[in-house]
Amino acid sequence: MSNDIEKNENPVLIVEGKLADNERLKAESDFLRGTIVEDLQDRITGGFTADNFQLIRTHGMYQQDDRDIRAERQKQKLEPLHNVMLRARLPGGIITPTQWLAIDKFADDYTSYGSIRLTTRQTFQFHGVLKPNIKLMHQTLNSIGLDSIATAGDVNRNVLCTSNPVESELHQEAYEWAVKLSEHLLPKTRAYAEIWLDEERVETTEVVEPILGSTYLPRKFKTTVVIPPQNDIDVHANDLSFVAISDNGKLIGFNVLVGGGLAMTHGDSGTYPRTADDFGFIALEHTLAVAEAVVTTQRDWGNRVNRKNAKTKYTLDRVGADTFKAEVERRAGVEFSESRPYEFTHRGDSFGWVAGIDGKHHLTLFIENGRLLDFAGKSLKTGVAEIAKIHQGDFRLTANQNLIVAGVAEADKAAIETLAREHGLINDSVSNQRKSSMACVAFPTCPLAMAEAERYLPTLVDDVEAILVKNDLAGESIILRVTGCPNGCGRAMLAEIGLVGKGPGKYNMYLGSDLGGTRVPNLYKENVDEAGVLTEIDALSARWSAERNNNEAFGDFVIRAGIVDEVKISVRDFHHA
Ligand code: SRM
Ligand code: SF4
Repeated sequence: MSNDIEKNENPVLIVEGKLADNERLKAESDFLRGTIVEDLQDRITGGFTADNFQLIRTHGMYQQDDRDIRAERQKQKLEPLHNVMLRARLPGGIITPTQWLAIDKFADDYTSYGSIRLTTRQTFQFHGVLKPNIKLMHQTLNSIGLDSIATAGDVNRNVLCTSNPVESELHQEAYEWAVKLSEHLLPKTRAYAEIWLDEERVETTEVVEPILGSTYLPRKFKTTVVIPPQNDIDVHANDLSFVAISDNGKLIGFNVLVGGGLAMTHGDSGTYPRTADDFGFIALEHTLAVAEAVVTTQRDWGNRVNRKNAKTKYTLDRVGADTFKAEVERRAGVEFSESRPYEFTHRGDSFGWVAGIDGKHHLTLFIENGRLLDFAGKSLKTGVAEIAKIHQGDFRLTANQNLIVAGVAEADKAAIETLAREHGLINDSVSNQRKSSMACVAFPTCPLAMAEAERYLPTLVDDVEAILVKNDLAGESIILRVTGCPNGCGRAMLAEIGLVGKGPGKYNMYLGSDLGGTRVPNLYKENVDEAGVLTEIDALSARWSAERNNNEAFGDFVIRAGIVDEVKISVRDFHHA
């Protein structure tokens, strides 16, 4: 697959112009230290000041306030109730029961929402941690072997890995690569250890950041390891993906995909979601060198003038994928060979028990919106903690915001299932449609939300379930994703129906991704209100029911029926709102 329309003979390798302010603040940050230590002492404000507001992101935190109470506090002339959201680093999404119990306790004792939020990138977030508790939070994580380094900011983020519990040996190998990639591409500055863990600063004459450089990357960077035919981690949302190629269940190398990404800005056609280009196959031993070469090429050629065009996907479109690829080959000292055949057939998690080839059992739990909290009649968070107390294997967070209780011996299955059922973690009446639906966080914590997403999804799905039944589609499902703004955190731009927040109660509707997640959906209607969304889904699903070919998926149907144009090459075919 290539997004090149035609070869660019004179590519602009480096964009000249006034640098974005983030470039100044990274350069002046003393390798991500800033004055965070001083800010922590300042108890007059609950927030971080000046550049530190941005710099704490590279340490895995975002400053937030509860938007539901913002106006009320303003009326009372109070500062917003500042707190931080923390996002942990959890390559491949694996966490042990002991670690789980510690984060469960921290969420109870020190977060204002009392929840653990599983994310679309296989990790967890705490929301609502007040300034006096931030250091304790990092020390708690450190005491259980976790951290939150580089889970936000202009760096390589948490590295994902397909949650494939069945092929245990292949999964183990792929997972180990996810960990190695994460470690290799991490910032090397000791800022995190000094600020949060009280380690002493040691001066060195060595280059501090040999890979990321002193101004880090132009923009966030996302990496995955994926095991086809499952595309649960949605490769096309990522800057760099390693597609596992195996022979007789043994990993032999990777096809390398570069330049995916989903974010766009309403009204700015220079921004768009884009699928990644396939650069070709590499043998295993070249993995780190190729990853480093992709990262450093993007570091050097990425747009540092306009942050809206700074991600790898835009660099590829500006310089041409061939030019970018040749530079990666030069830097890595490796030539890509022809891509090995593979296919992505699905993305959702398979719920319930599966047996692995190693004789262990794995239980995938559906967690709506990834929100682990004790709800009325469903004590989900307590339930996972109770399982952690007896579980001998590990937990795996999926990139669909769900949770796998992995590596369970036959003898322990019944006890774990009983706990899961008692706490509402298994509910046999959850529909296929609900399991195929996902939303980003949005209100009340996300400062960028334009419309509801997580809080809207459950009732939206109730209504869509009823529509499907009415249209003779009971048991069928459509990949339905909602994001509260066009940044795309819920990956609506890889959904069969993607709803992208435009304003309170208003969404742009995009239609037409495929089950494997290899196609970006296209704009169908703008500014649709919640009632309109249901009217449209009713009409579209009625047509799908009546006119579809055998087992034709909804996303394929809307394209074949001419309801939206297929997006073959984003920069050319994607209709911008
Ligand atoms: Fe995201 C910013 C939540 C996955 C694209 N994202 C944010 C922030 C931090 C808002 C902010 O900048 O202040 C959101 C915090 C909300 C909150 O209160 O928790 C936020 N993003 C999330 C999560 C928690 C959504 C979820 O419901 O699970 C996901 C956390 C991932 C993680 O664990 O690392 C999350 N974000 C994504 C994805 C999906 C993915 O990576 O698979 C995307 C689209 C893919 C991509 O990058 O193209 C995504 N988030 C963004 C963007 C747009 C980036 C861009 O290219 O312009 C922003 C805004 C920004 O960076 O300026 C953003
Ligand atoms: Fe917030 Fe927008 Fe991301 Fe949703 S898509 S979490 S509203 S930034």
